[in-house]
Amino acid sequence: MSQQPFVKYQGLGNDFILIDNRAQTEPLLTPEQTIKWCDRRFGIGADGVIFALPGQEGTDYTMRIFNSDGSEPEMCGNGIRCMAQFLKDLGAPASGNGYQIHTLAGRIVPTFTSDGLISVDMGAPILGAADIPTTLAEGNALAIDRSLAIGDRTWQVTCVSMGNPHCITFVDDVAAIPLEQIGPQFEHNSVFPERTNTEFVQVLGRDRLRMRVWERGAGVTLACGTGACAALVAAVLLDKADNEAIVELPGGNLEIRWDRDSDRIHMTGPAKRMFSGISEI
Ligand code: ZDP
Repeated sequence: MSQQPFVKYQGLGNDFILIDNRAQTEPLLTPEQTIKWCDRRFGIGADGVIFALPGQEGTDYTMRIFNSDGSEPEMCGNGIRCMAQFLKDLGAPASGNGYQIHTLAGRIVPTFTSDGLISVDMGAPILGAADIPTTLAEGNALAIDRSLAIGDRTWQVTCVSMGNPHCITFVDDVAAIPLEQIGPQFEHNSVFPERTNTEFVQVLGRDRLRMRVWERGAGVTLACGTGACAALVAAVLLDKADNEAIVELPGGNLEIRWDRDSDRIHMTGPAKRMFSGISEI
C-alpha cells in the first residue's frame, strides 16, 4: 500500500495504532490490512487500529476501531482515552475540556484531568439480555449469576454491555485461570450471538477488584476499559462492591465509578503516546 503515517499509543498496555482520518469519512485501512498491521512479528503490532474520523450527529469526532482480528467492536474504553490524547497531540480543536466523540455505542465524552489522566463518561450500562446480547436469560431479563458450562466446570456468570458485550465471572484467584485455554470457549459460545469479551474478577474489597480479560477479537490483553466498567457493574449488582472502585488489571489500575443518579459510568486512567512512523505494509 502507499505510505501511511500512524502513531502508536497504549493505555495500561492495551495498545493501538492511531490514524488521522479526519479528512475522510471512511477508515483508511480495510479489516484485512488491520490484521497485517496488528501482527506483532510481521507487522507493527497492536491490539487494534483506531481511526479518528470527522464528527457525526453533533459530535467533534468519530471513533471507529478494528480489533486485531479485523472485526469491528462498538466501543473501546482504553482506545477512547488513546483517541482523546491523539486528538490533543494533533492540536485538534475541542468543544470544551475534552472531546465529544461519536462511536457505534453512542456519544462518549473524554476529558483531561489536572493530573494528566483522562476521565471518560462511558454512558449507561446495558443490562437486558437481548440487548447485550446473550441468551442466558429470557428476552430482555437481566442475565445475573447464570450457570454456564465451559471446560470441565460450571461458571456463574453475569452479562453486561458497555456498548460491547461482556461476560463477567467472579473467581477466588484470577492468577489460576487458564485464559488462553478457556477464553476462546467463552468468546465463541452459542449463548453469545455476537461473541463476547470475558472478564475473570477477584474481589479484593468493596472498593478494589482484580481482573484478567480475554477480549473478543483480540485474545489476552493487558487491560480492557469497557471490561473494567462492566466488572464493576456486575460486582455492584451482586453486592460485592460499592459504586466506586479501583480495578487492577495486568497493565495497571483504572478508577471506575457508577453514578447511580445519572446511571452513567465514569472511567479514569492513562493514555500514552509511544512512537510515530510510516507504514510500508
Ligand atoms: O468488544 C470488543 O470486541 C473488544 N475487543 C473491543 C476492545 C475493548 C477494549 N479492550 C477496551 O478497553 O474497552 C479496547
